[in-house]
Amino acid sequence: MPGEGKREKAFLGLGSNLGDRQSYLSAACRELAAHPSIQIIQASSLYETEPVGYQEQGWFLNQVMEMETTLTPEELLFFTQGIENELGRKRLIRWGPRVIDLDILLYGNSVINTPDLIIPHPRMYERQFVLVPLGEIAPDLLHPDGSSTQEHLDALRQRGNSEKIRLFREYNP
Ligand code: GSY
Repeated sequence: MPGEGKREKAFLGLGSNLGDRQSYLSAACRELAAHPSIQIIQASSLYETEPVGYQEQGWFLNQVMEMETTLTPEELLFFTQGIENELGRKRLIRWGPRVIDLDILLYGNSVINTPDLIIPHPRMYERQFVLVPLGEIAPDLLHPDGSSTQEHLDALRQRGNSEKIRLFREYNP
């Protein structure tokens, strides 16, 4: 039965750059919170961020959430993909615009590398739109490699990352 696993802390990255971006993030958050095997612990502020990858698209709103869940990583992936589909996500252009994107960033201290799921998220250490909101809610969190979020963010900035990011709205539940 889904949701009968061990209780784990997980972090999800949320992004939207089509339509009413803030409403899509709120709708995804409501759907996550409504699952009986998920408890939302914290949510970051919303950040407006320059698109990374495919440039010919609007800026994103990004946010990170911390949750506790008894879903396995695969069950969590299945559930988040269901939310993306329900909210109308179409996979037309790789790295292209989307109404909602839900990425599992971290799941406990697990390192997973299967054809369907890679955790920690394979590009999260290259992206300010992930590390800045994650650093807001969990700066001291230790990642599977033993470094903290703040250390990862400092290292990214030292490598000269110049992605534009600005605070859009402070989190206000
Ligand atoms: O990886 C998530 C989707 N995505 C984003 C995003 O969420 N934010 C920004 N700033 N750029 C992005 N490019 C892609 S693809």
